[in-house]
Amino acid sequence: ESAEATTASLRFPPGFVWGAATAAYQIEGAAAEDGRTPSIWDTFSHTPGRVLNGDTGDIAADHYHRFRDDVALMSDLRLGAYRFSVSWSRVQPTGRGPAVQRGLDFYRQLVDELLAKGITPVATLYHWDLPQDLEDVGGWTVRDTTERFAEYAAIMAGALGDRVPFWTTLNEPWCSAFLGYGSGVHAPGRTEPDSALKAVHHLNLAHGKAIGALRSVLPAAAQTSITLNLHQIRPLSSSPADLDAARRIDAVGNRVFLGPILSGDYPADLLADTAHLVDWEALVRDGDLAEISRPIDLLGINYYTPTLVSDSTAHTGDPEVPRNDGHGASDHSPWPGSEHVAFHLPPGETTAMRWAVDASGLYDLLMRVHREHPGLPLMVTENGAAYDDYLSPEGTVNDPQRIAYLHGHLSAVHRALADGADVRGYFLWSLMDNFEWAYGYSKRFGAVYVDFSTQRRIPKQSAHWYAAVARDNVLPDLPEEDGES
Ligand code: PNW
Repeated sequence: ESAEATTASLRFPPGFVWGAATAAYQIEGAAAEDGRTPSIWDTFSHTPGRVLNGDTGDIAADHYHRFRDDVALMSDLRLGAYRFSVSWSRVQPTGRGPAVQRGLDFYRQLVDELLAKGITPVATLYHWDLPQDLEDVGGWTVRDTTERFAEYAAIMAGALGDRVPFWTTLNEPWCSAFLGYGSGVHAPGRTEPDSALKAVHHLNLAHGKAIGALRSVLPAAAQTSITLNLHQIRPLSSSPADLDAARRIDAVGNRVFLGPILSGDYPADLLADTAHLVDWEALVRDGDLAEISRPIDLLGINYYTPTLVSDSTAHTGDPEVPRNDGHGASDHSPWPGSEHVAFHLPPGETTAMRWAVDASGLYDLLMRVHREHPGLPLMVTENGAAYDDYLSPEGTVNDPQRIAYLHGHLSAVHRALADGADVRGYFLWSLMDNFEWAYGYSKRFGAVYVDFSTQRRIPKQSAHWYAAVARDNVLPDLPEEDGES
């Protein structure tokens, strides 16, 4: 067991935000209602072979029709905040032009319901569901999409700016660029290293332009951010080759965003490692970096598992170290320019995703960003775990492993706070079981169990546990495991 799992009761700072997160395509359903048109995830999930079991988000958790019940559930769980995303094609079906009122109304009603229950809404503009019409003219590989995104941001800020205090431009642009256009395991399913790098720059630029648009529309008190899935990279050994593998993955996994967004520059080593794949001189135009580095109020960090790497020429065939990059099966790398890096499954416990459980990775990550960007407020915008949950004959869902996972990671957050990191809040991924992208409904990340045949919601044991943490603002000792039951 990690040291983090055995610490005594820990109090969090007053005002620490306790939340849960979801994303539009993963929960809403109602894919063709009230004027919504397909996003790249509708197209992708309806393409045979792309998503496990042929699952789609057509119905998902039917949140579009059940949002009032779901907000009541959040209130029962004492959530202080709820992080949701907006389905772009519900609001702007072609990704351009005037907004659809019914689409805006849905989000306004959701936000009003949250506010009525005292739950702070945290809106993410883009959680991977690009309008298909925009993909048809190039998607994130073309510059025009950045203009479209800024316009959409302005529409949403105009519609909800008076009632949503926290705004996030993009969720995990690494996934959009490298899983979407590199390895192809996410929508739009393209496998073109040069396109993935173009997508990266256009996502960064879209973020910057959207921050500009948000700032010109939102009240001064509103806070803006981006959420990154930063990789806590661990080299397999301290050999120069493995350290260089770690450097490369840090460049194309982390600094490709942290550099331009927080420091106004792409890292020189990244540009060198990928110079044979894309013409950065042509891609990055004058003024882009100033736009990308517009000030943000918060940085959102999503963390699930560390990333263990080695130089693949040094350790090929080492039977002691199973291969696993956690990014799904593909013959194409999501790490352009770093093809000679091997990914390994760290030893020890794993979740149903086959992701290693290592809470110290979250601590290390928070401390790294704190060290490199002192004074930048941080928010853990996603953390959680999938396990093989099932409904017992008594009608309960007992998930001690998830409680242990959350306990360990919240202890890590507490330790980072004690060591000076300015962490403002924590959002559990996810409020409820949902469409887990390429894994369909086979992976359950929820604090609330969803029976997808009846749409019944059943809070898991971990949801009750988390509600008590949120209520008390204290992380209690880990409950004794009650053995076999
Ligand atoms: C995040 N990876 O996805 C997303 O923000 C959520 O929508 C998702 O449900 C959750 O984490 C669990 O997967 C990720 O391969 C998907 O590195 C893949 C990766 C990282 C995050």
